[in-house]
Amino acid sequence: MNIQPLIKTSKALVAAGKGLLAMDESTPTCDKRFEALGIPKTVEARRAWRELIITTPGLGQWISGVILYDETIRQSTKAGVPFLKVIKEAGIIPGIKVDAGAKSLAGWPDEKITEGLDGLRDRLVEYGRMGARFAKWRAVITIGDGIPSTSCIEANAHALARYAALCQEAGIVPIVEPEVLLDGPHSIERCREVTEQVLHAVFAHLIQQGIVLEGMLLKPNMVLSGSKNATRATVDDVADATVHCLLRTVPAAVPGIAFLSGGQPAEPATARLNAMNTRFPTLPWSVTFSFSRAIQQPALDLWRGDEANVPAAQKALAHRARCNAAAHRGEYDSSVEAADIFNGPGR
Ligand code: 5MM
Repeated sequence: MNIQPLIKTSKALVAAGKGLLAMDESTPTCDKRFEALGIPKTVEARRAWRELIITTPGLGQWISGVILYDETIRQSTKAGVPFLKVIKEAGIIPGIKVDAGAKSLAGWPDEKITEGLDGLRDRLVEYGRMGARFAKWRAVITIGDGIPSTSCIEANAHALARYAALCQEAGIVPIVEPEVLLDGPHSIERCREVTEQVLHAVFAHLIQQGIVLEGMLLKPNMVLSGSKNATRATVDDVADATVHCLLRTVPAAVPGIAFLSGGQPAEPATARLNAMNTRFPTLPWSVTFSFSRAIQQPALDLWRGDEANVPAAQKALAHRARCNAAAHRGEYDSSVEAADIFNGPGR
C-alpha cells in the first residue's frame, strides 16, 4: 500500500479554511427533499440541482472536496461537460459515497446496520479509475429506550473498519462517518455518552483492521441536545461537549475531523463549528465541516427547480460555504454572516 498519497489527500481535504460539501443524497433522500418543495422527483431535476452546486462561482475557495453519489459521478452538465471535469477544474477533490444505505438490524428492530461491503473492492477500483480520491460510509446510531445496543455499535464499527481497509487498499481515503442521530428527547449528556461509546468502538475496530490513521478522516456528529429535548444547549456548551468527547476518543494521528450537520439549521451549525475552533485553537486535528443540509438547504429553498432562480441559489450556496470556511479558521461572526457574497468585501 502506498501511504503517502492517502496522507496527502487527507490533509488537502481538511486544509486551512476549507471543508467538504456532501452532495451524496441517495435517490430516496433527494426525493424527500425535492418533494417538500414541489420539485419534480426526476433524474433531470437531480442532475440540474447537482450542476447548480458544482458550477457555483468561486466554490473551490471554500470547498476542498465534494461527496458524490453513484448516479451523480456519472453525470454531465446540460452542455455535456462531465461533472468530474467541472469539479476538478474548480480545484475540488471528488469523492464518492460507497455504502448501500442503513437497513434494519436483524434482531434489533429499532436499530440500523449499514450495508454495502459485498463487491466493494471492485466498486472502489472502478471509482478510483473514474477519479474519486476519497470515499464515505455512514453508520446510523439511534438513541432511545435501551438503545443503542452494543450489538448495533459493534456491528457498525466493524463494517466501518472493513470499509476503511478496502478503501486504503484501493488508494482511496476513507471518510468514516458514525452518525449518532439528533432525533429524540435525550439530553446533551446522553448524546455525549453515546457518541463517546461509539467512537471508542469505531477506533478499536479501525486499529484492529490495521487502518493507517494518518490516511483517513472522521465525520462525526456534534454533541447536541436531542431534537425533542426542551433544554437547548448553548453554542459554547455544544463546542465544549463535542471537543471533550473527541479528545477522549480520536487519536491525534487522524489529520482531520469534518462534522456532519445532522439536521441542525445552517447558522447554528456554523456557529458551533466556529466556537470549537475559537475555544480550542490548538487541537491535534483540523476541525472542519462536511455538511449537506447545512450548506445546501438555503440554496435549495431558493432554487425550487426553476432555472430563473439559479443565480440566487448559487449565491446562497457560496455564502454558506464561505461562512463555514470562516468557521474552520475561527473567524465567523455576524459580519461574515451579513456580508454580500458577490458584492461585498472578500474575506
Ligand atoms: C447527504 O446525506 C447523506 C446520506 O444520504 P442517504 O441517507 O440518502 O444515504 C449523508 O451521509 C450526509 O453526507 C451526511 O449525513 C451529512 O449530511 P448532513 O445533512 O447531516 O450534513
